[in-house]
Amino acid sequence: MKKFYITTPIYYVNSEPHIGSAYTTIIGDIIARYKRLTGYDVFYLTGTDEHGQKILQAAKEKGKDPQLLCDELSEKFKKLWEDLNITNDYFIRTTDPNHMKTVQLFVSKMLENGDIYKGIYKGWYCVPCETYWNEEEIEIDENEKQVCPSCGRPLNFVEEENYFFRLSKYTEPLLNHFKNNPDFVEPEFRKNEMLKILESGLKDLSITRTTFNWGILMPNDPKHVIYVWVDALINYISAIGYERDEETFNKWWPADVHLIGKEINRFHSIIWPAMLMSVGLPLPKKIFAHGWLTVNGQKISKSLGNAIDPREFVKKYGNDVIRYYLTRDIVFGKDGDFSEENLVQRLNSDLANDYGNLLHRTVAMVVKNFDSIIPKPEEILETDKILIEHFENLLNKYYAYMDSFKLTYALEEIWSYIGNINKYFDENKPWILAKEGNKKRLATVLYNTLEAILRVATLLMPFMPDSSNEVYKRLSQNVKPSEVFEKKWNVLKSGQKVTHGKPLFNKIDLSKFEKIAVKKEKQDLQKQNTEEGVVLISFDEFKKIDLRVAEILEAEKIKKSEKLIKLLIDLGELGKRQIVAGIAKYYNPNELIGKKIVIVANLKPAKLMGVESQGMLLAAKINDKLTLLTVDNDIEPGAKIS
Ligand code: ME8
Repeated sequence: MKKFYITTPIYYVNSEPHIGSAYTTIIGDIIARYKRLTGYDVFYLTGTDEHGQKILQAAKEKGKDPQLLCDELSEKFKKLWEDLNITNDYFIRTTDPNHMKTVQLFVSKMLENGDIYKGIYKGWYCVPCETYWNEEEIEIDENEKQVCPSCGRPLNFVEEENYFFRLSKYTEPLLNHFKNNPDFVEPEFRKNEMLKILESGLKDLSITRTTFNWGILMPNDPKHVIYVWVDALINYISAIGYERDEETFNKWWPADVHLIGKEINRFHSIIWPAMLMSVGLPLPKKIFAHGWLTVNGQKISKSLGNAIDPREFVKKYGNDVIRYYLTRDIVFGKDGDFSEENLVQRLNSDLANDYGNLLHRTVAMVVKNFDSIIPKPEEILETDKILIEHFENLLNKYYAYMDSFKLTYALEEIWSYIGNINKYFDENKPWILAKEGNKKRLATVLYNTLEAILRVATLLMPFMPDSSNEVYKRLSQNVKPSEVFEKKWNVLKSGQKVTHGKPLFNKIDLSKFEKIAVKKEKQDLQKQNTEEGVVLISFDEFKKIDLRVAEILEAEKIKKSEKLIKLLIDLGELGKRQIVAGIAKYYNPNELIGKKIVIVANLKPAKLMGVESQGMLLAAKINDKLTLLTVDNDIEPGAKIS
């Protein structure tokens, strides 16, 4: 039997699952179901990532024992996957003793190969991303703080004795692998990002820490805990019995696809393959790095209160609607925005109108004209043949798109076919055939429409299992879905009773529509205000800030920095000054000259990328937009702002 091994990232248990983690797991489930439907033996793996500083910090903040926190939160992930009808074959936790032993064994092999050595690590570390960054990679924010180039949060400086993995040694072998396996990383533009990193040469990677102990101990030196990413990546082989159960391991490894979000591509496409090369294991066949979801245009974040709880959506709209919306509206592979309005739009128009209503009106006519029994088709006309041909075309495209994970395109094609069925139904005017008493033709039209619906429900089985099963039930069909793919037209059994139940999808009345996300956002913001406290300052404190109008005289980009621009400004009575501002992404130096801006004139001088800044300009920022504060009317430089 053909086999298929697919994985999701294992999620950090520092907080509850949100729509982002649900997104990858739902997509993984759709692919796993599709593969099963087309005759594969599938192993679908997901789980939780439970070690490291990030989890330890979360436990400390909550005043909880880390293991207890992991137990509670991993249960929540498990429960959510059950609620979302996820068909994972196993759920791995990195605190499982088997996994912990496997990690030590794997690292021992790397040690034996001479791929690990001791050295001093000096550099930056992002706890939320659990990532090391070099001096050249870090960014400086508007407050002159060193921040993570990936998530924008403050970095910690780390200097300690660590063990290092000779990652640099694998630059060439990895480049060769990428060259010989052009589909190794997808989409293509994500592969190119990885190639760029490889082409600039890899640096060795620190793989242990000594300043905390929430992790797996280094087998040869238990003062060190193994870097959480090394621990986490090994889950993909420990879950299938690496060095424990040879038969199972050999059956499933190498994985057919690691499904991940784009922000962790480097770990999966570079570090993990190098680790596997080090111990002599084959590499996964594919890494697919999908895009990121925003919510109403904003990055998903707990502190913004927009970390949508998928359970609320499932409760309100049902599982299938969420699954459909996420794959149809957000082009798989690209970034996309989760918006409840768009979801409702898709629900009302695609699901309730195009699909649900088609079933509803066809079944109603069978009930009325054939005593609820599916009639036998009679002579086939040209218009019937076209409907059948269109399905054959659809099936070919469906396979091609599904096999290359172009899930959104597959749905688009299915909906275009649903359009064809509706057109077929309307053009053949079964209500007139009924009125004229043309039972033979009526039987054929209704039969073909139901056959087409059954086929559509089958193609939709991976995406929307509940409603697809419901279609099978309402038409009393017990054919195996996989057979529908193999058999020619006329799979539908005549003589079976149809049930004219409730609409397949409930339309939302837009005039009464209330959003979940907005309500939640407000609640969370209120909570945040009372829990964390809004910082109120007195007028005296405000008065301490010397805000002034300044005219920009000169502006130039700071070499080696993507963000910083050096400005010479005129502050009138306070003279001329140099300030450095993180605005290079938003303004060209030339367009700044002559602008009257607002600056904080009494900020302590500081150095940014080695250049002194004697003040700070003010700018308004939202998402990816930034604009400088300027003055409404012309006024001399140095004017005080109060
Ligand atoms: O990175 N949009 O765990 P994590 C789309 N433990 N997908 C999103 C998303 C969003 N806004 N937010 C999260 C880790 N995801 C590590 C992984 S694997 C060996 C270790 C999804 O809890 C997406 O798949 O931060 C992303 O890669 C993953 O959740 C990150 O989950």
